[in-house]
Amino acid sequence: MTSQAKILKEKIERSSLVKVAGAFDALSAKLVEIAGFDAVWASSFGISATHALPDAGIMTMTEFLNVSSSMVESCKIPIIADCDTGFGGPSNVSHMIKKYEGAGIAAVSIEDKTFPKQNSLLEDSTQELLSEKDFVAKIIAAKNARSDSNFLIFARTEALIAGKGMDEAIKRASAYDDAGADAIIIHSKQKDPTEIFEFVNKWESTKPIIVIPTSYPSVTTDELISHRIKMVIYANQSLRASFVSISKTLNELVKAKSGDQITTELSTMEDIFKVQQMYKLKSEEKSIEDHLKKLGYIN
Ligand code: SPV
Ligand code: MG
Repeated sequence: MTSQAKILKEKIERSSLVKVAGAFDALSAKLVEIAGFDAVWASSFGISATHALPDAGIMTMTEFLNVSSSMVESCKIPIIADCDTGFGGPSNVSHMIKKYEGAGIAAVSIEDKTFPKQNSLLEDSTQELLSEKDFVAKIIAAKNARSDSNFLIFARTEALIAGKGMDEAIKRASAYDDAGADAIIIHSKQKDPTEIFEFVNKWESTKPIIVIPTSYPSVTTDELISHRIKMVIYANQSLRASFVSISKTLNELVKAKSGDQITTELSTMEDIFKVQQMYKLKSEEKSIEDHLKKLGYIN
């Protein structure tokens, strides 16, 4: 069977733009798949938020891995795990890669901030970069630890987020490319894609570039493709949509005299039965029953 890592690698090689959406649990990952995305981003922001915890390196590697593993088990598309700063130094990254690769995850992203990191888009946050050398050491550790060369290591530079400027972003991304990262994630908190486009215009390597256009959502897929950006990650729209929908529904429900008074849209129970495979379970039960009948245990 072709590994999800190989599938993702081939999608990156062959597609003009790989479209990825963020998820925070197995059900939201399944909805990403059903909507037709190429892969799932197991978002550290999303997973932390669904544990009602800050996106600040609070949860452990095992906790994040458990969520990503449940996505792998339920989805047929590749899972890209957002592994923040790699949960420690090079030895921690090495351990992490073995665990994530072993769980069937297709790719991991590690970013060049110091631990504990804070979400890149938080106003007045601490955004401190690790030295280039120390982050290169993590990439080397990651590459040495993987057993399948198809398993992808994405290096994310936060140079623009940390206000270190374009030259530093290019210098770091080039160093991560040389160290063997399979793709570079360039992140920005600007409200338009100008600095992202400046970055890609200066990028001379053929190594794929990945973007996360949360702060500049008006950028179009055509613009991304024309700037040779290979992957777009819509990291948190699913979480934010769920948040609004759950809040609105509960705010109405708490004041209502009956459940049918709420005006927000609800899925049917059947919609969820399908995604959680209740009907598959029923047909498996039926097949066991038929077999037991054949064997004469039941009439
Ligand atoms: C995430 O989804 O956890 C990310 C993207 O890392 S961002 O929230 O923009 O940092
Ligand atoms: Mg994250």
